[in-house]
Amino acid sequence: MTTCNRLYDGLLRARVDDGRPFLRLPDGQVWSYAQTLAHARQLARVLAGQGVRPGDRVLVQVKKCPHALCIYLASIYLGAVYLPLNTAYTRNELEFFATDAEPALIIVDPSQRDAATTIGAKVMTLDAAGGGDLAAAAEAEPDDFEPVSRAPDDLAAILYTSGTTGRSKGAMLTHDNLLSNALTLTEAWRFTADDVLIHALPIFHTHGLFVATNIILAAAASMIFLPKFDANTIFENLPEATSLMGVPTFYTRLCDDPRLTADAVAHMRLFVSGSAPLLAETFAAFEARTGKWILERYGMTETNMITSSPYDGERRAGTVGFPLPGVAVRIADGETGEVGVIEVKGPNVFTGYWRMPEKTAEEFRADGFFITGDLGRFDDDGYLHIVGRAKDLVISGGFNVYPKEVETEIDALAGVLESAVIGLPHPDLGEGVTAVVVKHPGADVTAEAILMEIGQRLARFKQPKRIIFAEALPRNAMGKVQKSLLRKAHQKLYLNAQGLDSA
Ligand code: MLC
Ligand code: AMP
Repeated sequence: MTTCNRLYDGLLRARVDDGRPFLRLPDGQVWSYAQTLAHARQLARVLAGQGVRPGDRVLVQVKKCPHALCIYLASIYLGAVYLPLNTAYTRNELEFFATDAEPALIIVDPSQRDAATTIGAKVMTLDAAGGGDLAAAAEAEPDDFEPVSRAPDDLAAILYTSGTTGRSKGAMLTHDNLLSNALTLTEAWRFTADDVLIHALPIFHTHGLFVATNIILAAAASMIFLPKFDANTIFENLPEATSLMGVPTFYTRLCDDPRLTADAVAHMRLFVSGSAPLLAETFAAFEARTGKWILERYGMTETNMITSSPYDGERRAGTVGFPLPGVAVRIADGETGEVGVIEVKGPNVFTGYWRMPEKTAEEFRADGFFITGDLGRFDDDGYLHIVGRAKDLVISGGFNVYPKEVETEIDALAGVLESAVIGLPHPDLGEGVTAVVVKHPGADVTAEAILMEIGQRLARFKQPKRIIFAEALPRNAMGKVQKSLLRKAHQKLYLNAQGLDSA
């Protein structure tokens, strides 16, 4: 083979005839590397037959299953641009992404076929058991496919992140962005072919797709591939595993479980947390129960992973460790110890937002550093502390929710004068999405009615867990809503509450 395709060359080429296990499923099924890649090549043939060409977007909104992962791998073979979407997104949201990205092919659950067909692109289907017309078509194909050459700067994926203005932006990630980060992390976290990772994250975001999956591929290791996080299944599978990656909610839920003991995790060599702040209390509670330090890392869809706690040496609670090798991190206009916006530059950093050159230009400094919108400081030992966000963003159970997007939906409802959406400390999700709503005088609007209306348009995780009615929103002299005052006024809402229904 004479191809040059960085992800294929870096992650797949050496695995082609490899009989070692790649995926272990809860029902005992095992997918070897050879079998997985053979299926990916069959899928690549199907996609090519549907007219997908190098550089074309393949939009995928399907349940987590081995076949779904194979679509990602097929996109690499084909040189297509993989565009996964959260399965929680509504039809309305799917329509937006499909219109913006203009995919050559949309792959959805069979139950969504009709909705997707109205969007206008070609549609194929896949369900969690491998049913639907995609896998069936693949089975009829030979399993050879020559990987398409791609330059290191060619796009491999687009992942949408919502914008602070409410408009979602597609982060364009190249072969080099993904491969450089995967190789750096594999080395930093010492992954080898002997590792078995418990994979309980979704595969439509950076954490579950690029961090977890690409590392496993790079190391020729295997993963116990679970449909979602469930504490029982995690404890059942712990004896077979060496490592776990999760959002902080995974760790608070594990800490709440009496089965979490030093014995239960004695053979585990690594617990990784990221995508949202890991509270120092959770780090300490986990250590007290197990004797293990969680390794925390910090990243973004746009940048892949930026920093990590050290593998050897002190993993300091409340910090996200040091910049990864090859990644430059600085605090804007800051001296050591001062708080400022975190900026980053390196081969891991994306090339820009899909068809949004002005937005892209706004988020980069002239010298190429990307402005993360997170506030941080380096301590005297060089550990990075994330102390807040300059951007208006709520992170609920590791999912980003942009208040502006939710406010726009609520404000459009009859009887609503205005709203402010904030994140409040939540014992399970880290932050609970909360809406403070001001009604028009005399309007008869209830929390239930608001939730029902926006439920048609916004994914479940974006919907407020509580709605609080107020007479007015606090504003500063410039007329800007003072969300910090709202957060302060309601900070105990979920910490005192028994139920999480709307108030
Ligand atoms: C589910 N629900 C959520 C939610 N997840 N609501 C708010 N926030 C969330 N994160 C909804 C469900 O639809 C359900 O609604 C109700 O809340 C209770 O669900 P649950 O059974 O308790 O939730 P569960 O399925 O257990 O999911 C929780 C979770 C999951 C934390 C395990 O959300 C998860 O896997 N999160 C990981 C997200 C992730 O991968 N982030 C990485 C982004 S990449 P109802 O009312 O219908 O019952 C990134 C870059 C980086 O950020 O640095 O990594
Ligand atoms: P996303 O846009 O989904 O990629 O989310 C990226 C954001 O998640 C970052 O900008 C941070 O605000 C947050 N994040 C990721 N990892 C961490 C972490 N370890 N600690 C605190 N925040 C984090």
